[in-house]
Amino acid sequence: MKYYITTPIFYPNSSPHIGTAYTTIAADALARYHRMNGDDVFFLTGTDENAQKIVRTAESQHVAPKEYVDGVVEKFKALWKALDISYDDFIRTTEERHHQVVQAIFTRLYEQGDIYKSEYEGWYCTPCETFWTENKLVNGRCPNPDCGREVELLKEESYFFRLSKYQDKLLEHIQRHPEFIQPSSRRNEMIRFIEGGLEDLCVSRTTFQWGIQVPFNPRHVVYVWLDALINYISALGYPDGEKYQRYWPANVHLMGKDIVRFHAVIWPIVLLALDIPLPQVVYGHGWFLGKEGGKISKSRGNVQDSFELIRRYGSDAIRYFLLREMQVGQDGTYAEDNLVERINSDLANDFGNFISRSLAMIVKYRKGILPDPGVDTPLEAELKSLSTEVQSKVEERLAACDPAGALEQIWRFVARCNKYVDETAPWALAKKPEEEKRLDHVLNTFAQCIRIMTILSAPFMPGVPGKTAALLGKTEGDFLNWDSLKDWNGLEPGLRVVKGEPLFPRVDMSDWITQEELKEMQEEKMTSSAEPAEEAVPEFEPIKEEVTIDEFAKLDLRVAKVLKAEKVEKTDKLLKLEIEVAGETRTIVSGIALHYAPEELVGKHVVIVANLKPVKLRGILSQGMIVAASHGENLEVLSVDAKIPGGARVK
Ligand code: ME8
Repeated sequence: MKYYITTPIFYPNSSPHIGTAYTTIAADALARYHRMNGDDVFFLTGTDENAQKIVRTAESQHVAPKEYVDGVVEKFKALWKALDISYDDFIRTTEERHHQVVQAIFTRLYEQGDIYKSEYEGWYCTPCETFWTENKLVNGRCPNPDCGREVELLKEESYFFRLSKYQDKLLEHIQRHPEFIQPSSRRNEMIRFIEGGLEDLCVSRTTFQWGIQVPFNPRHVVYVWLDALINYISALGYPDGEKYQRYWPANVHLMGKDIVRFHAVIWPIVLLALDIPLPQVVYGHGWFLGKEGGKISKSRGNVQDSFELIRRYGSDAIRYFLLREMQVGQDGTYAEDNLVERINSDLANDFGNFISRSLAMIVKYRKGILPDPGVDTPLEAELKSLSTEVQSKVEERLAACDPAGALEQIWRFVARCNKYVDETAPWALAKKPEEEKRLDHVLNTFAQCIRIMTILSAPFMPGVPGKTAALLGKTEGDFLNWDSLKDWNGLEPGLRVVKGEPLFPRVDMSDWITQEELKEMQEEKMTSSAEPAEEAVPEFEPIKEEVTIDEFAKLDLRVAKVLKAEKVEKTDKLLKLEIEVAGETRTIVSGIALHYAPEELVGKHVVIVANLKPVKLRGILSQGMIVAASHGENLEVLSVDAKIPGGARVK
């Protein structure tokens, strides 16, 4: 069976965060599960680059839009790599393959009369990239409850798409396919919305040039949402591509609830107008909210550096936490202390501890050689039937796009395994020679349980199979076949097992954050308001007193090549860099860790003050200073092209 799953394509107007990552992690878990099932999977993600807000952000940073998005796209790709996201394709809407398809579709819709030219007069919310009529505004501002920002009055010649013409056809489709919009709360919302009457949609803009030109009227660029939705087929090479034939219609479009309306109304109408089959499921999950209750988003300033979180806790733990916390039809809460709690209880105590304990006993009582299985008692019979039951419930939950429900089921099995250890008390059996066969059977059962737990959790925590395989004398690939869950005795007696390091060591937040910083965090939490950070315009520092050219010449600024970079332990803000300047290797400690992941800096040719008196920071001698520009929340280190070698003077 083929399985085509998509995430939204994200706006690269800021770095991705934990909220953005949730959808991609959930889609990844579903894709991995289907691959394990032997399905022909295509998993698509990408970036939505032709938005007006991209132009605004790029302008504010004085770079060309393309250059700007290229940089952010690299961060998206780096984050997906760090989170083990197994996408099959990454589409960027600035790519030619996408432009061609959007232009062809726009022309066809125009030629068949579904798009017509008129005049738009109304409001536009750039952060949401959405048109609003006057009567929808709330106190003259964007009516999106998560936005509420200022809107702009637009009056321009525009092309319009006849949504109204397809309203009844769409409603009929939704009624006939109850699975089309999920969960059901979103479906009801959408039905009410459509029944309220659809207005024709403005689908072109003339006040800026960034985007895809309307081919027969290049003064216009295509409205970013129409452009973006088409990615789901342009990436497959619509209309003639082999992938399009093979994978369309999508099995699942996964997204947050904020954008279900675009996917459940505009997108199906485009497809109806083109006479293309509709996707099977449009699934809108809830949002991750911060502890203070607001949606996690860059504009609220409540996001944490995802690379730093992965460094602290590992990709599997973060994936587990996010997937487990988002219950169907509800919002989830993200807070680092909850993450730590889950790691310690579910992963370290329940999952990891069962593995370490049981392997330690095989090592202790049977010198690490997996003994033969024996005769089942009701305890083993119960474990086996629970394993079968959990497997089918996990399948059912995943078919309903509910990873949290699936994990809950898996943890029923994990809990039962832990209880089994206490019930069988192998330490007592080991003292009685007549129980030798019974102990063999119990120890064998332990190992089989580890195997089952590993396979069940592999879609969610892809790092686990490789790790347990190393402990059990198997290979990762041995644990990536869903169907093999049916064989209880998947591990053959005689295997050599080792105890190894704990899979999920317990963590303590104070390993990374000093008491002072913890206190600061709590104070910040208490005083921070939910005001969008984007809108606070920072003031410039006054320009300093004059210096003579001779005074300036005392500063020795040099280009330095970054050889190595790592976080300074127990701080959030400091990076320790090893740099090469004029043939010499030096160490510099720099307070830029909140803005750069260490790996982003390696290889960069940065500018340093080379003759600054060395100082000790956190016990490390810092021999110089990295030069950086900062404004408000943004900070960027000054760097030059790699043509200029470390050691070159900057004057
Ligand atoms: O809307 N909790 O892009 P976008 C959960 N380009 N999910 C979250 C989240 C949070 N706090 N914050 C973001 C766009 N998301 C368009 C999409 S598709 C043809 C075009 C996730 O960068 C969630 O999936 O604003 C949400 O729908 C998406 O990011 C919005 O991403």
